[in-house]
Amino acid sequence: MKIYGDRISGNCLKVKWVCDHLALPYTWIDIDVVKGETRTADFLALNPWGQVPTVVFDDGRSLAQSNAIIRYLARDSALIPADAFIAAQMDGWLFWEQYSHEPYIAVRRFHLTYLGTPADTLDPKLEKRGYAALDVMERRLTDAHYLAGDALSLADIALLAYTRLAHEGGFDLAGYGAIRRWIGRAETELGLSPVR
Ligand SMILES: N[C@@H](CCC(=O)N[C@@H](CS)C(=O)NCC(=O)O)C(=O)O
Repeated sequence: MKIYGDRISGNCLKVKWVCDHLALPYTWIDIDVVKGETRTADFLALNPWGQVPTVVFDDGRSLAQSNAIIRYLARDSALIPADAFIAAQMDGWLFWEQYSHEPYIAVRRFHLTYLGTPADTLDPKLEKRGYAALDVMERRLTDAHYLAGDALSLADIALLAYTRLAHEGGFDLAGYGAIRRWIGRAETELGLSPVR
């Protein structure tokens, strides 16, 4: 399997972490998002959406959308809860991540850290809704060690990707003790070095 990805992208790192955790072999192919390498004709032939991550399997089929990819790769593994209802709760977090977390926390980070956009020119809704997403996670993690069920699942991997980098988007996690403890727990289980 080939993973086309950019290591600055949490969406791409989700796929890498799942493969590493499950010992799935892959070849990583660097695609530089900032240089526009997702928009070349060759790349658009692989993924007409022009986005990483994109994976190409040995039989030539390709798959895009980070959460669809990790859901497929982790089928039959303990990263998807065996209980169908808890698995559906995990899916709920995956959809929520793409609609209510990543568009604010990851987008603000990309602007501040990679495009150099001045903070005062950014849409204030990025900060407001990013903190609202962190509040939701903090409430869940105050009472639970994991986002879905009582073990590490794809929900934790998907949400870890940009939450652990939230400071690069100008978000202060000082007041989010449950999230910080969860980040440490998930990083340890995935064998990741802390980012700060
Ligand atoms: N919903 C998609 C989002 C993918 C996405 O936004 N990828 C960004 C990098 S994080 C990208 O490829 N941007 C380059 C572009 O849009 O040209 C997913 O979860 O995979």
